[in-house]
Amino acid sequence: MAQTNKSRIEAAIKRLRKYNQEHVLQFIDEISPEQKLLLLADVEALDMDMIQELIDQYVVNEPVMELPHEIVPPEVYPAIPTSELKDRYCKARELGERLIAEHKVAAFTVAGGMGTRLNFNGPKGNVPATPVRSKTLFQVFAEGILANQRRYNSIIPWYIMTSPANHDDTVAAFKNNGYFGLDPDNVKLFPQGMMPCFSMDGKILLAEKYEIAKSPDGHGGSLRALYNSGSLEDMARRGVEYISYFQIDNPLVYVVDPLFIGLHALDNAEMSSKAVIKCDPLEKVGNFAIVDGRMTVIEYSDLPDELAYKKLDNGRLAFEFGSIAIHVISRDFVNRINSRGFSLPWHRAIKKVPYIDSSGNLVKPEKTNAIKLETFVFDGLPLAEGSIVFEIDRDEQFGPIKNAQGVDSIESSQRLQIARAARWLQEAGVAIPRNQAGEPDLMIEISPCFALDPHELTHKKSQLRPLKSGDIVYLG
Ligand code: UD2
Repeated sequence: MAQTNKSRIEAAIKRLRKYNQEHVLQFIDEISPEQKLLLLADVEALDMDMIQELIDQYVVNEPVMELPHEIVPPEVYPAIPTSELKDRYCKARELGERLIAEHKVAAFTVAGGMGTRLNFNGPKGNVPATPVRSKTLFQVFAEGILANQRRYNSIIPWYIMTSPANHDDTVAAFKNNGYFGLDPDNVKLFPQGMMPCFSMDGKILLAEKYEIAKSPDGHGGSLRALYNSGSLEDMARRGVEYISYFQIDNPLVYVVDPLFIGLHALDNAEMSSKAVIKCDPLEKVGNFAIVDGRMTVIEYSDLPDELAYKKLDNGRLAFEFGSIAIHVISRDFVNRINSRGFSLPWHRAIKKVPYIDSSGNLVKPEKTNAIKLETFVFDGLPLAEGSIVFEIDRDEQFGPIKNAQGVDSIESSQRLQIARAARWLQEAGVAIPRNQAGEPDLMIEISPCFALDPHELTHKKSQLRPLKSGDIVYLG
């Protein structure tokens, strides 16, 4: 055993030395035998050729974004169909409903992010999100899945990508809450991949004397993690063909949307996206564009101002559609790119990362000191052979919780949740008391299990009572 470890250590030192990273094993003689094993496992998991390439390309040098030859706006399916598109939308909705009913659709949530902006301790899915019952994000999505399973008399398996940092807590959240009413067999949790963190001069950082500092490899890592975790195989066994992808932070998301799934399937697309009209030309969301003939999302920071402000003859912005990170992805597509090997471009983020310095002291930097690398799921779009963009009404489906205060906070999301519930009730014929600003003057929450849309609410009209200012109402 000791001999095996000795040769493993020697091999690791040799490998690291080749890439000028031998400092990673600097404390090997000071740490316990168990810690040695942990560190060796960390080192042996590194693909040093790839890491060296990434250091050269993204860490010590800042990659220059080369402007593509041709950037044109994509065609977008509008939120409200034109008269020519009405039939197609009807067909698409029917097809989407059939696909869900035939067990061909799975839900997929990316929940590996650290949620640092929210100052919340624990997985973001545990954040109390709803205005009346303070249900967590996990519970909201679970209820959405339950309600759709009931509506379509189907099973919608739910795959959730965690990260090593929040995996155990996420599993515990499900176990402690009875899987929120779902069958545990139909909920699959798996951690995403990790990347080492680097100093600005390209050295791998240590989080402990026995551990490399690592960060999640971005939501783009989900395309590989679905494959590596066996989730794609599990989907194939179940006959799932379409993956309804969404982020952990948006309680207004439709966990499955028959119309969107149907439009994607009718067009034989491989990876499709929902889009909103941006609030302003420079809004901090990715921009949909056709780049050299391929569907692409260009990060707001990479879109030159002249393109961000460019207008079409009809006066609309040329690149007016922003990504809200909701996709339908065909299982075959994820399988195909994985089985022939693929890589997504890496994006660098300059961050503050605590590390062990060469004297063995833990340094908690006050200024940014490190580079984290991550991939973005929308960089999978150009690899897809077909891709549609479907415009949605922002107020209806997008109310993310990202920040502790202000824009995209729990408070702003709850305001949007209440406004949506009020709109649905009004459509169902219930008068909404409003304040002087025209906002609903009450707290209201509709569980997905009560109604998934205004149409369903209308059918439950006999259960709805008149509302007055200051009411706190839960429909569940
Ligand atoms: C993302 C999009 C932005 C817009 C917005 C909509 C990027 C770069 N930007 O911004 O264009 O669509 O969302 O809300 O994506 N996650 C993981 N693992 C990781 C990193 C993230 O699972 O390694 C998950 C995270 O848990 C969350 C989602 O991905 O559910 C989004 O991550 P974010 O908060 O970093 O993205 P954001 O809000 O900056």
